[in-house]
Amino acid sequence: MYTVKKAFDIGHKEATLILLKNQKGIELQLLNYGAAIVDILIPDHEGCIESVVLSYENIEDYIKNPTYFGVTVGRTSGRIAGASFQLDGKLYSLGKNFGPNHGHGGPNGFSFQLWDYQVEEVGNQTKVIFTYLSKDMEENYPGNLHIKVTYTLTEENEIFIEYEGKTDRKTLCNLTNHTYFNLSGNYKRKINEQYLRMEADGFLPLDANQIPTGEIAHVEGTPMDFRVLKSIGKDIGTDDEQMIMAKGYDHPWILQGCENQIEILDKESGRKMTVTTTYPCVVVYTHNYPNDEKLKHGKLGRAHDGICFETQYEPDGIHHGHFHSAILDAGETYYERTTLKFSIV
Ligand code: G6D
Repeated sequence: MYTVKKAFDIGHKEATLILLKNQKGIELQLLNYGAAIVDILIPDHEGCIESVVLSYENIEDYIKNPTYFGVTVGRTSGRIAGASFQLDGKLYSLGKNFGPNHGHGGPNGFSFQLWDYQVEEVGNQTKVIFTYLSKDMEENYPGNLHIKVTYTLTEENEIFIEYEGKTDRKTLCNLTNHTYFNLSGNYKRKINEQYLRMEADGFLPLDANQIPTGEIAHVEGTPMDFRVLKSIGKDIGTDDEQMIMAKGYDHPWILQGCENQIEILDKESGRKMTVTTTYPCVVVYTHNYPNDEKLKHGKLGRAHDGICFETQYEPDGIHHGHFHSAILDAGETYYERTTLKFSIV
């Protein structure tokens, strides 16, 4: 079941909150500004239903949202080196909003746009379908790009996120979701004491501007090794050069093509989230640059109080021939899907 309510005015339009709930009490709260996840409420092993994602106290804070809480990111995710790329010999210059680079689709990327939405109840599933037309040369990207992002809440405590796109001209498209998870419940503990496993043998080292160098490094013997369940805090503070440079985890991992590639577990509450994705890569980010965000439950944003699993193609792939380029051509269909499954252990 679902309800909708006004979130805030944006120009002459209204942003809308869409609140979904399944029979087991799981709640998914969505916002059509940024096609964002505003909250996810999940029971612990005692049935206490609490928030497992970082959310602003004031819904209007999603208008600026420099931390990208919960939003859909696009046209591209992550950084584009030098804020430019070439397609068919033509140079496209992009906004420089991440230092010398372009980041997360630019200052007026999809995270800061009002999307259309519709709700469909299909059997025992509720779907929220967000659509947005990114017009030709919006943020200096070529092509009229029709985007659809569908969130589905099931009775099996899964959230499906489906990304679809079509363009009338060759362009770049690399969509993700930027939700910060913390399974302790209302962020009562940092993520450091939560455990993570990832089916990933390789990660992408970053340069000083946090652009992938192009190397695919093996995780063996590095803080990036989560092939066996490990607490997130175990290696986050080590003097590893990648950890120091990024102030924590802020890196892409190359995922195995299997089910349940990512698992995060909070032993005290018994909450577990398992992620399965069709994307080849995930950027894991541990909220290393907090902005004193005013969060729900009387909290302020602090480093390492949330963790993002930004499933996507390799960032800056257009500049690395051996990465997925994120090029979408006219006549092609962009389709990728990420599943979040919640359970109690
Ligand atoms: C910082 O480097 C990080 C990004 O990965 C993150 O997405 C952003 O903050 C919100 O720029």
